[in-house]
Amino acid sequence: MPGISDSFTTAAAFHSAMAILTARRFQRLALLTVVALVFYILLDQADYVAIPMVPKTGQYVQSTYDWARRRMKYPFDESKLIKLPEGIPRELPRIQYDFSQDEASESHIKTQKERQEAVKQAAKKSWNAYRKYAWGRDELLPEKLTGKDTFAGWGATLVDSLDTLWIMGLKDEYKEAVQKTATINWDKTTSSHCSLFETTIRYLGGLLSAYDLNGDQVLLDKAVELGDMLYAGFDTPNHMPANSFNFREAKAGSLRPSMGESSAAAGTLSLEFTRLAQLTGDPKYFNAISGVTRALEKTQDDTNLPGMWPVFIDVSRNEPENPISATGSSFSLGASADSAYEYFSKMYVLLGGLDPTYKKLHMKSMATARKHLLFRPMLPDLYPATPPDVLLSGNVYANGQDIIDLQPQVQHLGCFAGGMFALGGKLFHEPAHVKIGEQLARGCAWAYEAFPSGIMPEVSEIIPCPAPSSAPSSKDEEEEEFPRCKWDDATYKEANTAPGRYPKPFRAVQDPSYLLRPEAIESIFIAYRITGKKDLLDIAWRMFTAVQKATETNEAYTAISDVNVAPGEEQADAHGRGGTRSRTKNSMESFWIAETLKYYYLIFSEPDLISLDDYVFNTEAHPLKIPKPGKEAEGKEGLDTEKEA
Ligand code: DMJ
Repeated sequence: MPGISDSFTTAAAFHSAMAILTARRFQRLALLTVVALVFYILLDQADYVAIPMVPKTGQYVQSTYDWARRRMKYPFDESKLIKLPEGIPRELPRIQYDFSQDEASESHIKTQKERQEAVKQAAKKSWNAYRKYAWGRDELLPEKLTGKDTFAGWGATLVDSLDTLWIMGLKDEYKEAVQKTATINWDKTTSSHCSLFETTIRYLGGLLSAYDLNGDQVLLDKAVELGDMLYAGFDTPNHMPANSFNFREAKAGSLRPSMGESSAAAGTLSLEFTRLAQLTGDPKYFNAISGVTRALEKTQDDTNLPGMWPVFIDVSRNEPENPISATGSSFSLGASADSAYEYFSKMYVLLGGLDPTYKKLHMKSMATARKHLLFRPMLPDLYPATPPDVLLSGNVYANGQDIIDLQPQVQHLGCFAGGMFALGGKLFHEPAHVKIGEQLARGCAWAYEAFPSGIMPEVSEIIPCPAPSSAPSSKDEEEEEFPRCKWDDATYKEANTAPGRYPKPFRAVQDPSYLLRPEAIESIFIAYRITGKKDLLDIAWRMFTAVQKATETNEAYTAISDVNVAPGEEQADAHGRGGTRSRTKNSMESFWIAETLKYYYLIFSEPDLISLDDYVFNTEAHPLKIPKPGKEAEGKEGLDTEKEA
């Protein structure tokens, strides 16, 4: 090997070495200039603010893009900002039944405890499987035992489950989940875009709720990082939210609201953004959602079914005063519309009763739904003694002129309506709504029991009793808003292409699956907390055991494809692959732990655990703390963050 001095023994060698070095220096300089130029252009175009991955406190990892420092392309007019209502929260009517007046027997307490423990074990099993096979991913695939990313890959099940773990007293699991949550980087995703709606209800709602329960600062910090990102969804020419949140477009300020947006996506951001404004004291989040509220208010009386909005609305109009147009003809409390209605009364509660707009929105829409969407099913003669007193909610086609047509389709998603009616009825002193709420809740529970698996399908169609005007009247029936009717075999056969295929009075099942959804138990839970009727506990237990039997796998729980088949009676498929496994859908969405198991757990718990007088649930079952009189409505200081479990 030659020595270093040997390389420079001649001048020629020295000069050629210098020439090479100089050329390299120029190359490096040119490269650096290009990099700096590209960086400058990007920074200028997208207001990009990169921040180093420096843990803030402990294990906290800050996201690598700071959305709070991004300049808005369409800034709100400062002089027209809508602020959180000022003043002391009002004393709201008591929501929960006064359970203290009932003496609970020892056997009742024992049964409740056993049932509560069974639900807790189901949650533990589900969580352990998620932790073992899908840690940090969005969902567990309960059959394949691996993870899948369906909500941008930040860990939907992780964040959605936080408050459930806390409420169930699974402290170690909770602690570990918080540590993992603190490392989420909202700028690192598995997809080019996310749904503003889903990200808000599952992630933001999950973080805010867990923070409300235990006051872990890291959760609020992560919520603020996320809230600032989602806020960019309102940076559109008319300030209506763009549900399809493309990260690149959001950074560049080129998101556009849709001409065919689901009303649920537009109307279901309010609770979470309001709570974020209350907890941070930053009114910008509340201002953003208030624009949607005002637009809904403006169009409420002017649709084909006044009081309600079509399932899909145009939120893209470039008229600042009229940014939405609601001209469609399909109306429903089910898929794509549901939580838009759910949030009105809940917003009234979260704002301490200080904004009457939400009461108006709720009362008008419920009056319309009550008149046109609700119906009593024609029940078979199976119940000679006491036929169940049940209602269901269907869809309506309305052309705005002479047609208002009820389509008696029953969706599992629509089963939340019982809870919504009952809650609003208590809140706004409408006992008839409480009664309707209970009838609707019992309607879905009845539909559960009608099917061989003990679970109702995702979408089905049923024979309704005739509408009140044409119903046969008797003395009793005159009193009844939704008159009962006698079973009529001819009507059943006429309306049914395959009589006997489904339990009476179901005439079709469009989607026979059960996806581990919560809405039916959600309404039974709310009906129980409001009425105190103990038979609802047995109904809930029957529902839980049916769900457990049909959906439990070796290590977790799975959505199933056909509720019309009793568990254990599944046939092998055409290829001889058999039994129960061929009926599963290999899916465990994050709402199984976040919602379904939480509601089952709470109904078997002491009624003051997450009392409806202290918390309001977002649509993903995340309880948010209600500001109380005597405590400040805004800012964190006045909020009670005492531990719940
Ligand atoms: C949840 O994500 C929410 O409850 C949403 O409002 C409707 N669908 C699912 C549960 O079924």
